[in-house]
Amino acid sequence: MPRWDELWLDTHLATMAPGGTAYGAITDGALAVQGERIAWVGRRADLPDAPDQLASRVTALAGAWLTPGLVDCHTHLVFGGHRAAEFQRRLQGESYESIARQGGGILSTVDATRAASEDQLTTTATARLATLHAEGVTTVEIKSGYGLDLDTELKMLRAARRVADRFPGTVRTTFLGAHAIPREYQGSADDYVESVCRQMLPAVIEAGLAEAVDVFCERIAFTPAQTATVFEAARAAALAVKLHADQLSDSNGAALAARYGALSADHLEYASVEGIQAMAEAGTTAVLLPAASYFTHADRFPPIARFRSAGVPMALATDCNPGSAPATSLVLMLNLACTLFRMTPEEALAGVTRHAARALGLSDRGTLEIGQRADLAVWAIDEPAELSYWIGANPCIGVICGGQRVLTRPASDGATDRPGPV
Ligand code: DI6
Ligand code: FE
Repeated sequence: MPRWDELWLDTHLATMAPGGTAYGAITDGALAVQGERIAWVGRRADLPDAPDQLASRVTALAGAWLTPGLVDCHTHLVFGGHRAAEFQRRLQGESYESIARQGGGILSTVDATRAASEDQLTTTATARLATLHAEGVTTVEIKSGYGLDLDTELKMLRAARRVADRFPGTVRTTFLGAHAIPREYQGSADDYVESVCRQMLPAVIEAGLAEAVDVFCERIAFTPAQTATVFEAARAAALAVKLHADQLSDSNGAALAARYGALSADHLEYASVEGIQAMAEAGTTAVLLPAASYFTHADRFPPIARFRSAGVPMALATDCNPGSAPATSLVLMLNLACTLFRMTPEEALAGVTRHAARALGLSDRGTLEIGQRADLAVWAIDEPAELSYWIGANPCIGVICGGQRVLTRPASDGATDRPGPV
């Protein structure tokens, strides 16, 4: 009687398990799935019996690589409209920050999101997620933050939940009511923060619509004191916190995130040495967003070498949003992280697997180890560094979520002698 539902063979594994070989790699490996979980991982030669004695279904992958399903741990996938006109203004020399100060930027997307129906928001976000999914993404975080009033924040989060219902993977939602100061509250930001804490957050919790709370702490958004007020409210409700920190200036965001035991501090271009040390001590993950640096012509990149030497785990995400990062490719982020930030391909892959799962507080995924969720991506590559090497290709040929095959596709990396779809 076979013990396992499925056994994958003729494959190499980038397990991303810490502490072993580069990428936790196992060449000529095998991986078994039972139900939603990984039941066995190792070298094929170490399988305890003949494959067809061990599993009901045996699939040979013709030398393709298996990695954990990718995790996009920071996105704003739900939004109305786009900002192509603002992009052109920036190309002529205006800065992201000055456009925001003039009432454009995030607030223009707030107008478009308030005007959009829940159906429209659901449809457009579903299409964006499908693009991510075709590149092996099996878990995604989606933030609110383009409503900035109770009804629209709830509408965004309901749209995110509807996107989740149509997605075979996992969606985690984050309440980002403190993303910008809405027009109605210009000049009275503290009153808006009070409404976020007293009115919006309780309603979001009551509706069960968010697992975490995020704030944009920045000189064009919320001060550290206002951020702390929101974090106190989140803490009282036992919700995890995350922070958009130190993107455009050093606002002491990294240290503030650490002080509240944040799951992650994100962006971090201007993070200070003290902030990085505090993150290391608190176990806060750094979420790095190379598309935002690239697309806004950031004048500096996050201090990768400092995170590395302090032992702060580095995750990578698309930040998919209409203003600073209209990016729907997590695989492209691997390339940008290596070329712009000088991360290694191995660090980059850990950034979209093990460390990204950690940035969401999910300990049941992000590595190929026994007992983990069987969320897998299948890649037509010869070695894992190829995932960071190609620019704009998609070598993903299969996606498995919770043990189920949910996607099979041809590779599009321009190479000819690749294995066919799963
Ligand atoms: N930082 C970002 O990268 C996004 N939000 C934030 O606080 C950008 C939001 C936008 O420009 O629409
Ligand atoms: Fe963001």
